[in-house]
Amino acid sequence: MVVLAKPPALDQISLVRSPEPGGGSPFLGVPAVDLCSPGAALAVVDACERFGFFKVVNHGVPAGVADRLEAEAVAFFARPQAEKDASGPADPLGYGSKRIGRNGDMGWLEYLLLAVDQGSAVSKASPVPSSSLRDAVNEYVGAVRGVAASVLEAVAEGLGVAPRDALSRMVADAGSDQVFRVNHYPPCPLLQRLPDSCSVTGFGEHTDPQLVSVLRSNGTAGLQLALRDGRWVPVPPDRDAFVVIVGDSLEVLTNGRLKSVRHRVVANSLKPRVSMIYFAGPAPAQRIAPLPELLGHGEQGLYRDFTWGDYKKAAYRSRLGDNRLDPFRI
Ligand code: GA4
Repeated sequence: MVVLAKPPALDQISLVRSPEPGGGSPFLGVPAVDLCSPGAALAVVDACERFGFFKVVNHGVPAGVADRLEAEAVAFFARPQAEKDASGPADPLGYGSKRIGRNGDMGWLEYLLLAVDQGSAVSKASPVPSSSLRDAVNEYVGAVRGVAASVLEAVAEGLGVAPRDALSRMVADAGSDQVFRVNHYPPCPLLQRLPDSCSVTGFGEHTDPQLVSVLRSNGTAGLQLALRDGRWVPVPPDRDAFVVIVGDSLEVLTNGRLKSVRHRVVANSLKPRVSMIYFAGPAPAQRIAPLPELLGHGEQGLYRDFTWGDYKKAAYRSRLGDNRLDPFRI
């Protein structure tokens, strides 16, 4: 038996087997949707049904808005550890390093997790390291939540749900639970000491609890998504596009017609990866139940009744890789 000795710095971080089929060739099949094009609604629903993810191109968010926030984030993560620690430890908001959530999940990353309020501004409860970073987050989130709203409107339209804002208003409502995170995956040179078939976990596999997540990364690879057949595929980085990821709540709201997608990030041996993700969640009291239009005559919902508040509480008791919807299935 071959026992892999992990370098001490990676002691508590699990290794991931690299995707095999295709010999590491990039997955070219990420569907791209222009939300302004005719037929966008059907294209969004098709991508969400088949994959649970797609990328939005021609989205209208000026490149400068994302670039400015990325530069602010890079500057923050380059600060001395003690200064970064002053905004942490993440519980769950604030600066975190390696620890994800409360139940022992670890990854090769550091991050800032912030709550966003109604006016798309970082909430007072979130420790933000500087006013320039706060301004950049506010500007970015203000733009990107528009992308999330358009995606949710397209989903409603494509599924024939009226009114068109039936889903988008859940995340625009007063008190909606919007979260923003910026992740920094430092290069992991220790990776070079591991066999090619192994990677180091940056962010372990999981589904997102919200309705949708909107992700933008720098030019470094690392994001992988699980196809419906269980195969993991790398998503080539694209600084100019947003990747939209279907979350657990949208799965329930559509009675399983759209399914949340498992995804993970693996570390890169040479280049830092920076990703910025906006999570569109509803208000705590929002009931998460299949939309009546999506239930056929006499058809039952697949999940027992719960609110976003119930779900979030359960999520924070879970491990990252758990299937958080299982306990809610009838
Ligand atoms: C996954 C999606 C978002 O990043 C997040 C994560 C949250 C956290 O990092 O605090 C959780 C994770 C995420 C789901 C299960 C729990 C909670 C870490 C964890 C182990 C901010 C979210 O909303 O849920």
